[in-house]
Amino acid sequence: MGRSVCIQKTTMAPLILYDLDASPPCCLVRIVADEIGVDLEKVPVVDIEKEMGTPERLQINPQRTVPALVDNGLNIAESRAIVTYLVSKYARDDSLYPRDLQKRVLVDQRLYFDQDFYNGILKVIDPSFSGKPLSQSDVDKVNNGLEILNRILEGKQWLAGEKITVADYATVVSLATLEYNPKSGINPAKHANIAEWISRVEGSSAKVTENMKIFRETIKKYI
Ligand SMILES: N[C@@H](CCC(=O)N[C@@H](CS)C(=O)NCC(=O)O)C(=O)O
Repeated sequence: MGRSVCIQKTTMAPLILYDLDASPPCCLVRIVADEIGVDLEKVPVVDIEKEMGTPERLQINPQRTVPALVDNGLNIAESRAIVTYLVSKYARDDSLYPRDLQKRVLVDQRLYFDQDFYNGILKVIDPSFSGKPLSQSDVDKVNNGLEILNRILEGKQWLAGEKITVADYATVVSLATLEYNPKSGINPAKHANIAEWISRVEGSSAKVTENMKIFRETIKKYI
């Protein structure tokens, strides 16, 4: 006698992203999700303080920042943590964030560098929003970061290892963030290695190109 088999269709809960179009860390999450073919249900946020400050959303992200991702009850803040999670869980292969520890740590190293670098970039673009004067020492720190980045890229195609990784996307988005303050005078493209690498990363796929184009257009609308 044959056993009857019950085939149940499992429906996956949608991945929800609290998203702001003008936000660099949100842009990083959009790039990686598109690249690995993960559909995100985007909840657009306009007023971060108000919309992410409700008791319900503070439960999701006590930091009250965007991006914030909800995956089937798992709440994740911090764009770099979100993208490494998405690749580890959903990507077809691990090339954007390798499982091999010796390869992975090189990507992590660049991601931590980028977070620091990005914080410095935020100080340089702040005058565009606050109206405060630009600090020369903040400009110097970003220029120093660019020199480091240029050195890292000497003779290399990508920031970590032999393939493009999430660290390349993160750092390219950080550099595009400088465009929020055209008056800073900082020009990453004056460093040859950086200029070539930006074109390489942004041209690496049609989706990355499109995401960066939309992000730049959004920045222009804000300034
Ligand atoms: N390190 C965080 C930074 C997140 C962040 O500061 N996002 C900004 C928008 S770009 C934000 O939510 N700011 C609101 C606030 O700090 O009050 C990440 O990478 O996700």
